[in-house]
Amino acid sequence: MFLFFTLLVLHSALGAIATTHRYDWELSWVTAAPDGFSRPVIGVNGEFPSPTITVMKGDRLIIKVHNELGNQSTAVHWHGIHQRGSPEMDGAAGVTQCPIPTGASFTYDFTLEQGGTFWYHSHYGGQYPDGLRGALIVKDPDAPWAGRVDEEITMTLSDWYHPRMPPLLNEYLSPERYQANDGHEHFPSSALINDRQGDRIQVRPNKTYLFRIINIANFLSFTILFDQHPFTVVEIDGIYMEDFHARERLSRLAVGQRISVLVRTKPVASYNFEILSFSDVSLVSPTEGLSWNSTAYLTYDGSRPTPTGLSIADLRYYDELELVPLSREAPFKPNKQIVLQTSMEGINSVIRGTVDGKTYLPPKVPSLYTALSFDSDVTRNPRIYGHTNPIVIRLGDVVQMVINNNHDHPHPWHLHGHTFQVLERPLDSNTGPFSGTLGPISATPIQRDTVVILPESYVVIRFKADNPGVWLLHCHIEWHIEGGMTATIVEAPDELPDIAQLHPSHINACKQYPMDYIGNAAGKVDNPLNLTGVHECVVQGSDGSVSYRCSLTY
Ligand SMILES: [Cu+2]
Repeated sequence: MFLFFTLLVLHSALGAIATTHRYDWELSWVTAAPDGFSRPVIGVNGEFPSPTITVMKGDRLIIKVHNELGNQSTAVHWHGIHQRGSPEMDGAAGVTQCPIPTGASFTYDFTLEQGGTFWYHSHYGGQYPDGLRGALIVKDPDAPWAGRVDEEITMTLSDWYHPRMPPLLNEYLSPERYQANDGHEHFPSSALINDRQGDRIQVRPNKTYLFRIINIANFLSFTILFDQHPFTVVEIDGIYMEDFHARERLSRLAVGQRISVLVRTKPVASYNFEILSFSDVSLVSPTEGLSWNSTAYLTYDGSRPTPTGLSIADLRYYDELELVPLSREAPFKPNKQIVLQTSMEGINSVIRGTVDGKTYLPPKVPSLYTALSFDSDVTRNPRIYGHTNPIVIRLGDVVQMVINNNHDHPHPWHLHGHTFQVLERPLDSNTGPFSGTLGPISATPIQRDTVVILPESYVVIRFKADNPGVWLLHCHIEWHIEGGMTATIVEAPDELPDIAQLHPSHINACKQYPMDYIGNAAGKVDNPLNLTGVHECVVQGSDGSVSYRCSLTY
């Protein structure tokens, strides 16, 4: 089943013709072997990899998702899209919607107001590494590369696992694993570029290409190298940058991050060249010494052999904070500071991610729906959101947020609904937490939506609370989000009822799941401060069994 309609409507705000793109997506299990090993993966309309969505800035996207997986619920998040005015379309299960149970449908409907490189992925139950993730490209005639580029190429980087996620997650979040190795993440089976190995990317000589590079992995960060083709960075995470010539220095992307680069091809088509994506172990686990690589080819001439043997002797990176956003926006002036202590630690003999010592536990009512259930004197009270690590901010707040990483591993933190300025992020591990005083900062700090915090170090970010919604703030490593390394930003609860809507297909998903769509985190309506029955980390089943997989128990 595949339906596609395109409607032309007049988009008065932009004064230009905007297009409405309608897709019907049927999700089901299909078989694929992206690295040669055949396994079940989630397909969209029977196909793997998931489709790349390409739209124009100002266009409207209406995607009706039909869950035909048979054994799993789902939800689809649009990573980097701010969902301004449509916070109920953010796609985070348990936050902005109920999970879509198998057999049910759910309609996402929103307008793309940002240009740039984005992606979409399942935001339910550690599911996207099983295949439900793809590129979302929003073209923009006003992009800084307009008129300078002959062709665009989208390139996804990923790790890949042979087993499916649910049994791996069960094991990861088990007391046995915590006892055996302190709850170590499972390592991937391989690495992929464009969901395959050895992808031959056809290029023509003497042209300028825009490569949109997206890390859609579960766990790994990647360093990317174009052999003998220097590149110019022009975009990071949907934010246009002034041309940045990386020269001999390398670029790395953690899970969730994107860069767009200009690559000029050689004047003549005499050879083909390697594109190497290799796992950046320093961003995963500095002590393991393990590595996963994937190669693609800049293919000038398909009749010529593909080269081999590219390696990198000198791991020199540029600092992302050297870049300058095209907007040249000055540092925001904060009126509010939030300091978070984040880590991973054993709770009830299971490895859990923590924010201020507390692990995220999903509520019985999606947090956005809780924010719509009561008057604002109640919805301003973080208590009603239960164990979601809620942080309530008011419309117009300018927030300086300090995230201290007290764990001995790096973590890529992602904020929904916003890009944020990165004021300070030490390049060294083990700096200890933020001292409280900023060092020299850029007069035009970069903005992005996912930032790596090095082991035992910190980041200082700023953002404006100008987008009412309920937005997750979490480590993007899928193991860690399932382990509860998550906080919930409840932004502008006073204004939310005028902005967020409960659509019929959204209520339907709740009814079919079933999950309450009115009430506090414990599903209580009469007394919102009564949290009796809210999900706790140890869940006692009716048969007397004890479950530690509370993060999967919506
Ligand atoms: Cu993490």
